[in-house]
Amino acid sequence: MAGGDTVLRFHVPEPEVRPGGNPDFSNVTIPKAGSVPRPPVDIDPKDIRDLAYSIIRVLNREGEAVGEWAGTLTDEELAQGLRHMMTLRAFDARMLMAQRQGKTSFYMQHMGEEAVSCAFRRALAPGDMNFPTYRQAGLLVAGGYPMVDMMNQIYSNEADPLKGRQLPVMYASKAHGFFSISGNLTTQFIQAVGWAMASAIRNDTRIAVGWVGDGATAESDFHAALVFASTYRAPVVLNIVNNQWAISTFQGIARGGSGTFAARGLGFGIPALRVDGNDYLAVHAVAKWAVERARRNLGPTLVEYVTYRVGAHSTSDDPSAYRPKTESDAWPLGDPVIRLKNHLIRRGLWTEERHKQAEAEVMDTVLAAQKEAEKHGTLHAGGKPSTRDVFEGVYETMPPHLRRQRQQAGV
Ligand SMILES: Cc1ncc(C[n+]2csc(CCOP(=O)(O)OP(=O)(O)O)c2C)c(N)n1
Ligand SMILES: [Mg+2]
Repeated sequence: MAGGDTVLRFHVPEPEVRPGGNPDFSNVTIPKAGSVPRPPVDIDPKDIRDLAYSIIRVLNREGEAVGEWAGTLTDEELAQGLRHMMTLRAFDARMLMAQRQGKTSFYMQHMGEEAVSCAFRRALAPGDMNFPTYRQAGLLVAGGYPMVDMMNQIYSNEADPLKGRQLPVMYASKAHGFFSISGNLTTQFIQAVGWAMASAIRNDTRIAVGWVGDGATAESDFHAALVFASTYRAPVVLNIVNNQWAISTFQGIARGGSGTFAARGLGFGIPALRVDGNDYLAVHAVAKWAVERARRNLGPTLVEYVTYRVGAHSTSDDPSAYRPKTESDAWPLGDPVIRLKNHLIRRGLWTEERHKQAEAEVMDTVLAAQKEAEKHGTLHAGGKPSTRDVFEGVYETMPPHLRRQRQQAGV
């Protein structure tokens, strides 16, 4: 045998537990709420390297907002934020059921991650552009996009704004700063950087936001995006939603030896922050910080949201095959809706009774929208997009061979 005496061993990271075992998050170090200082937005990235390994938290266990990151939202905005998260949760519940009833082929829910997209949206201005994944519908809910249009898209019915061309939940709305979702993971990350570079080249004022999951950071596009963002100081916020799982693959595979996902930004000289993704106040405060950096020409920021995917990956997934059933209950950062609710109750702005009432109101709104959407059809019943739509919207002037095909189809 050539080489040294040591036998080489192939390393494959393993999750702490498997189905049947006891959930164990003792490896997740959680700093005290309020303990991480808030640096000025123009700080030298090398002076805040430790923020890539900590977790910025505002809400403590008692439901108080503490520390330098607290205070970015008014009481009214907090109450709205709670309603947005409750709306997204109710929307998810109904659409999940609609999928089980055969009204759509596919659905992906946000359970446990509602704060990330709902709170982030509040830090943006009209004209800014998100390049989201399929798990950021809170950007639309908190941005006031009509829920009926989301449902029409999910049902691929005659009123589907995307005319049946996209997988259910892959919404798109230029007016609402929500770029078309790509099923090919991470392609949107480099698109976000490119869009931001174009905005800077044109001396515009609008910024871009790239979104990626923990698993999808393993794609080459993630790394290419960081190179361009770093070199050209693109006005972009680069968001990694670490919900611990990439379908059945635990986050340790994509993270490799870097310690945290945020730490990937350090080698590029990009300020990198980790934040409690289940803390609506912390998410908003960090979003505001990163958005201000982009807006002031200070360049990109990389943010890792530490959260947990409570639900299945999608309606095609069964998590009991790869993780203990009680793992979501053991997640140490709690539930984003309950945490914001408790904060508002503690401040005297909310009560359990009003919460129950709000739950019923939110569900009524979702049910009314669903009734309206179903008038336009569902997957196997009612109105469908026109066959004519297949031919529209690709070429400015339709080439002769497509015109011929359209005639043959008789539309
Ligand atoms: C390039 C590419 N590879 C694989 C897939 C299949 N796929 C879809 S979602 C997914 C997991 C993504 O996990 P993560 O990035 O953590 O996002 P999450 O679903 O947890 O929000 C995979 C592997 C894909 N759509 N595109
Ligand atoms: Mg994930």
